[in-house]
Amino acid sequence: MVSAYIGLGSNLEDPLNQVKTALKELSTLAKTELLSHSSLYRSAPQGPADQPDFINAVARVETSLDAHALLDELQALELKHDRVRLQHWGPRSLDLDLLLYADHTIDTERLQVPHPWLSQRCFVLYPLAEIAADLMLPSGISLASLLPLCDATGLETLA
Ligand code: ROI
Repeated sequence: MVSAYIGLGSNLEDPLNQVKTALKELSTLAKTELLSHSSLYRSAPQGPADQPDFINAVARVETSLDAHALLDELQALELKHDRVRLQHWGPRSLDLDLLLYADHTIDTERLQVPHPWLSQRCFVLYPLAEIAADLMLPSGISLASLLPLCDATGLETLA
């Protein structure tokens, strides 16, 4: 079993509900246990600004699926949510990103782990730090050292 972290994001079609439902669904994945998840966050859109705010969260799972099989499961869940993505870096109904898979570095056509934008995305780093404060990335960089480098403007924890 390995530990993996999944980023959740939505800014379309009742985003709060999309993320809450997706968290429940993560706990039903084959060969996978949902260990914990962060609070839900509201975040200003990164990328094109003319789109609604996002709801974001990060979940930690333990899984015996390999990384690509886990990706298959995540993509199936996105489809179940009728994933709508209107444009690249535009609004979407549900995004499930495999952020980290143990301490593996993966670079295939379908999958890059750690997630390529992980270290620049406050809406991922803060929720991740909430559930894994002492995390080290495969590069040897600590999560804690990245937090002060990102701009947390517009990031808000929801009660
Ligand atoms: N911005 C925020 N705040 N949250 C996201 O989940 C998110 N996802 C994306 C882009 C469009 C890059 N911006 C985002 O894919």
